[in-house]
Amino acid sequence: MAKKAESKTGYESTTGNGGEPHQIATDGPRLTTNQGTVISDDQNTLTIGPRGPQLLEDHILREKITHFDHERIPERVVHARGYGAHGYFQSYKSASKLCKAGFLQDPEAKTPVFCRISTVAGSAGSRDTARDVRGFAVKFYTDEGNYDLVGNNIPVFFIQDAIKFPDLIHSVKPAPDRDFPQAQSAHDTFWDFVSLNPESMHMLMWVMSDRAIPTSLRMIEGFGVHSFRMIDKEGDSTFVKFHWRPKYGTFSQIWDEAVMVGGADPDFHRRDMWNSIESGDYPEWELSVQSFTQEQADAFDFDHLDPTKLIPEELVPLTPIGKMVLDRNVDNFFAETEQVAFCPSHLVPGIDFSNDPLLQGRLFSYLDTQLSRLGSPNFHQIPVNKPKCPFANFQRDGHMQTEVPTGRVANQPNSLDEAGPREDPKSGFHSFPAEEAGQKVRLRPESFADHYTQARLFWKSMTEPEQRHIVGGFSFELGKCQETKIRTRMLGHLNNIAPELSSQVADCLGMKGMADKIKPAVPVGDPDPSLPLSQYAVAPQSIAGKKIGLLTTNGVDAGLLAAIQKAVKAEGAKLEIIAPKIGPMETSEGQEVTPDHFLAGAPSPLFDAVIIAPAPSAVESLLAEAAAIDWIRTAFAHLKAIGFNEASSPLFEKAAVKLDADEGMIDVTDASLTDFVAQAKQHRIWKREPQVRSC
Ligand code: HDE
Repeated sequence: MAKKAESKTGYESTTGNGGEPHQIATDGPRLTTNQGTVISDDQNTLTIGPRGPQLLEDHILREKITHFDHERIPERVVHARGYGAHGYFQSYKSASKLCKAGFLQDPEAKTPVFCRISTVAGSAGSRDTARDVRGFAVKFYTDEGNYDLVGNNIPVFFIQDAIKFPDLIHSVKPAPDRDFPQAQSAHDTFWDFVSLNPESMHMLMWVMSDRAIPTSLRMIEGFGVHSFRMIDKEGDSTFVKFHWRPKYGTFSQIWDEAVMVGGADPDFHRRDMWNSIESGDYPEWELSVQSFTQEQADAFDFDHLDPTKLIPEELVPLTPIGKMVLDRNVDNFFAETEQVAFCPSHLVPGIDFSNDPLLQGRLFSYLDTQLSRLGSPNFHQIPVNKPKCPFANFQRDGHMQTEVPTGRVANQPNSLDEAGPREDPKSGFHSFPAEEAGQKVRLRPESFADHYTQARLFWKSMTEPEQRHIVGGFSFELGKCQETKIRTRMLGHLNNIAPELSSQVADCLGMKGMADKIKPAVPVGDPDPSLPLSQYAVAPQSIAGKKIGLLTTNGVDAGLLAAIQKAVKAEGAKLEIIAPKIGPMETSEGQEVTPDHFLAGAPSPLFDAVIIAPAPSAVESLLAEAAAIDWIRTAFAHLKAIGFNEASSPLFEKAAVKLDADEGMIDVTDASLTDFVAQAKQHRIWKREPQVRSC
């Protein structure tokens, strides 16, 4: 070893014979093998002479490389890309009238939770902003056992029967011969499958809508999808549908924006979630239920057991029952988020299943998949999966058993272990004794046959911009299909949903009059719109939780910067400063400011609303930066509120964006931010859209 370099707490740095760095433990922890043997040199393998062959006896090298070789486990077959965090659930008051579950009784009690939000189709390394359903899975570590509510951000599903799930997923995943496209439904196999399955139409409307391209994971809704049962102390059952509503409201990207963000920051959603939690701005959702009796259900004009149907809130309103706050990031992504194992079959007394055939299939699938993914029936012993209440039984052994069960008895009944665990009919889980009778059949219920009425309900409930985006979504995806027959078939289905939807998509595709004739199995109804199905009809006028991007330069006006900082903070939003270089810069009054991003690394699609306010002296050099001009162009095309100062006008001229284009263009030179904030609170300047895109 050669000379010593600097000495730090815990270790000191040296260089070795070949100039390689060594950090040598002083009073800090020492590096060991997995068996605890202290390692003297972790930079060099054991060889015969410094340039000679390596020795098989190098147990240190072999242990390290062997462990590395086996670091990966199979990714989830669906929902492979996800992000999780810890938090708690707190009920507002006792829900005892509806449900006896312990965690829904005491408004003072906080039940720990782990929540994982995911995309469905892409692999673990795919981009966050793909157009896709988001999984919304919550594990409640209750005193009566773990309860998993494994839902999505869309209240309905593509198929009615679990036996179709492998076909659905095979159709959306990359084609088996070419292994593309990744994390996309915009290809022939998917649209071929769904266009042959009218039951998918309602879900397709949601997936082609803004719901499938959320702005932030903190701004999505969650739904249990299926009907469940809640059971009270008397043993009476009420059906419920679960809803999670985000504190900040439900907001989405524009498709073209989602595509750009996917390139600029493939980790956009996870970074946003991590940063919010680290900064103390905790993501929060309200949990509500729609509760209804069998008699009410019998009067619906759809079957609540059909997972392609939702219950309009006008029919059964939401009852809020509590809130979930995510307030702690994981310590280790693999150990927690990757190894968390959700199963809809993880239930606690007070909650039970309905006969929804999709739910019933899921009850088998999740437990089964954990065995192949986590490799052992002992996956419940992994810390993130382990109940926080006591649990005991006579299940034994298996791969990776980490507990050490004691005693000679592993069965019951027994008379040899009087202190061992026993059944408890009083507090134990009882399935609701629903009366069931009938023949064994493979038969889809006739009550599941209406595939278009609720798709039409969704369409009719959208605002005009939302309808435009649905047209854009279908046009983009079908435009990516090479087979004409798939497009004409889909146009036929869209015609059954709403003739104007079909003709607008046909227009975008250049296929007017080419829709197939598809006969619905039952007549299609014409329901009244349901307001809460729209995101923007009910969106809060707020920028809380959102990101405001300020593109500026060295010499930024100190007064303007201070006013922007103050206004953004007052609204509960976050300001991020973008400058041509990432190094520290100075305001007009000489205060040091460190930008959050450099221009080339932070295009405007990353922000919800933007301000362009360079120092006059820097404008000329910005004019020569395509990234600066694109910043303005894309912010305009993505319908953002745009604040600007006087000095920036040559940049707008070059971007061909008029400073008086609409009310979303706000001059903030005088450091008054009121109008800018008011426009940003609209989320988008919707009336601008017809000027900037036709489909
Ligand atoms: Fe899943 N689903 N699913 N799913 N699902 C999985 O389980 C499955 C369905 C959902 O963050 C898998 O652990 C079948 C509906 C979420 O870890 C697998 C059917 C809904 C997650 C599986 C469905 C969901 C999964 C893959 C049709 C919304 C991610 C890895 C019968 C209510 C959970 C895993 C996480 C994951 C099967 C349909 C939500 C294979 C067979 C409907 C949020 O078991």
